[in-house]
Amino acid sequence: MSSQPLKGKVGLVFGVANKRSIAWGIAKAWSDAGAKLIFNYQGDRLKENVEELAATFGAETPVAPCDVSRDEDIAKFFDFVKGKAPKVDLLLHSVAFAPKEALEGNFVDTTREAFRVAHDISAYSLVAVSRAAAPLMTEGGSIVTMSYYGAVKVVPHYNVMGVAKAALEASVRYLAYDLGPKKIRVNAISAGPVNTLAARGISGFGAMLAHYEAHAPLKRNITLEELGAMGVFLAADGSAGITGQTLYADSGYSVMGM
Ligand code: NAD
Ligand code: 0WE
Repeated sequence: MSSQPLKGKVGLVFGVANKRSIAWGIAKAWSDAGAKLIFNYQGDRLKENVEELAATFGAETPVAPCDVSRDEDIAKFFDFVKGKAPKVDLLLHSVAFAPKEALEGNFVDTTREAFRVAHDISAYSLVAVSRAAAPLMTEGGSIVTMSYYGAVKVVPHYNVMGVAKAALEASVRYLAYDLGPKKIRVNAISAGPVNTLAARGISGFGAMLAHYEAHAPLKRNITLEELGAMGVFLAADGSAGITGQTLYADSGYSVMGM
């Protein structure tokens, strides 16, 4: 394979908060592979962070606001994209949120509002951005989202996020079916735990990293570089026959029965 498998490709990146973000790990790998990127940021709080990181790929790297829970933000973001690129090839969706209290107590206590918010931001948003991106993917494309094993097995305290990830993984399959005829592929990477902003707020997260080191077949945790390489694989022609799938990058943890 060429050293720049994504040369000439344009990618949209949703979900960079800082340099530890999974989205940033994959964006760096996409850029190294030759892709031109356009970034969103969630709100004013993250604007400077994302602008600064994006500028490491050149001062002209486009960056625009988009809160994925707002249809008008999504419409404006894609209008911005149309002004910057003649077509889009790649889309990374690396966004999730549930109200903090929903990740603390018991799942049975999940409120209607916490359930709604978790599903809106963590699952529906993939559908919304895929629908907006598809007409711009005039030469086909690859859409990649991030999931977690809590979608298929009970991980204590992951709670409503697990249910939202199950909806996300099912959405990947239905989107793959709808967009397949346009040569647009849709896949999820189910990552083992990574020490990011979204993870650091979770009590016991350090113990979870240690548990993977002790019990995963590879006896270590996954790195951002490995997730980047997986992101390049799913974006490039080497994965041309793969769509609708959830691929595990978890040091093998999910194959263990005990
Ligand atoms: P992160 O905090 O760096 O990224 C989460 C991103 O979601 C942030 O950039 C945040 O701005 C964005 N976001 C939240 N609500 C949003 C909204 N309304 N509109 C737009 N953006 C919004 O954390 P991360 O760990 O890199 O998370 C990225 C993805 O990876 C998530 O889908 C997460 O579930 C998934 N994931 C994380 C881990 C882990 O252990 N860190 C493991 C598996 C999967
Ligand atoms: O998807 C995630 C975390 C996503 C997330 C994180 C937060 C923290 C701050 C969603 N919403 C919020 N809301 C906040 O207020 N992961 C895969 C990381 C994660 O989170 C866990 C985990 C793992 C792993 C929570 C409980 C148990 C395990």
